[in-house]
Amino acid sequence: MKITDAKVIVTCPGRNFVTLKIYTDQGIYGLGDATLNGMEPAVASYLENFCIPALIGKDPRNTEDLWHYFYRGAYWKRGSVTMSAISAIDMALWDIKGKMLNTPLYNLLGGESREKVMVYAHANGKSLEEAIESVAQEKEKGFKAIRVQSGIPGQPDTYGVAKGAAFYEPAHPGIPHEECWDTSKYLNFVPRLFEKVREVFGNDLHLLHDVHHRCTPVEATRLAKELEPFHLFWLEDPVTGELQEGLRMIRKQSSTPIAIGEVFNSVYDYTTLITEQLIDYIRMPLVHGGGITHVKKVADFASVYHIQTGFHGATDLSPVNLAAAIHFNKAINNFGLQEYMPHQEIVQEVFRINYQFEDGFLTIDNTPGIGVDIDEEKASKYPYSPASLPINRKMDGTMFYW
Ligand code: GCO
Ligand code: MG
Repeated sequence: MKITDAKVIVTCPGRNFVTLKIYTDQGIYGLGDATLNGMEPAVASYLENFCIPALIGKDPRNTEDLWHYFYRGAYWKRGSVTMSAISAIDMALWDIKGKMLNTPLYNLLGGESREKVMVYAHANGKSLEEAIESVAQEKEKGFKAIRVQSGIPGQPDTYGVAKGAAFYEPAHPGIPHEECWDTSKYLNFVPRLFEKVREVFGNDLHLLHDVHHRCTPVEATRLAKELEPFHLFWLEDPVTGELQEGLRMIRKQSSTPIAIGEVFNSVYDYTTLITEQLIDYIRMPLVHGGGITHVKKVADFASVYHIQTGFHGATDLSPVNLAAAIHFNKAINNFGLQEYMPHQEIVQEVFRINYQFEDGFLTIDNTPGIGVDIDEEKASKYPYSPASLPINRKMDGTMFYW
């Protein structure tokens, strides 16, 4: 079996997605997600100029060797752009493998460890009251786990809070717009928010919160300790993950579970975090973490240390990634929770999906491979539209993490 061709499809049904399509001499093709929010053309260019020419003529069944060809074989390693490209290649090859063997992807990754995959919703509001209302709406839809983000009194805009329309989407046209940030206002407010959420909704709901990399280890330790009485399912990215040792202080002093790594792209971002058991959930998704081949190894490594998966799943990850993640989560033993922000309806004009939400869980049908398809004619009606993620400054103008 040989790869005969491959192409990159960049389309913008409401938001940008990059999809890799790999063709074989047996009439089977595979799809992989290569979307990297705000950096779509960079991944497309790496795929088109470097990876695709090298793929032609290779045997698509050799997923392990081809992964190492593009990772180990490249002198300049890691980084979000190149790892997203490798992820898309790997995903497309596993899609081909499933189609070739006429079986859904999960059967190739361990079979069925569970029938359905628990997902968490996003609730957000400009104020505490609006956030509470939003939690009630998500609970009403059937979600058993809800992430809560709220506007902070005295702070003009806050990560994770929708500006006007119903859903939250951080990328905006043009160069990055600027947000601002005050850590002490944030730290004073968040425990009050969760106290109220528990008071209104009781103890059964799983609650999550995303700090979005904005605390130092000592600030994050204070937050994790003060949130303990409200027993979060997880506290996400409490500190920036660049300094793995930064998690030690939080871990020593608090029992609030920690999820980290949506911006990671390699097992080497996780070695200290996993071996020292400094975290509880792996956030690195298939689309940025080197695809199924690499993330399976990370998940297996984590399982030895009682660490579970909690993959990133915002709207900037395409339906191809989400479907692959559902297969993956269904198959492994150490699945924890999957993020689920439903895509806008227009996305389904371009992507034919094979998963379904019901009562807090996602299920996937038995279409061979990953099971998602793309309508290229429809995709061409929505051309790429440049958009960037915001940047963030402290109140005095100092550049900070977004
Ligand atoms: C999350 C994430 C997202 C990211 C976004 C960036 O936990 O869902 O933090 O909201 O900010 O994916 O493109
Ligand atoms: Mg996050």
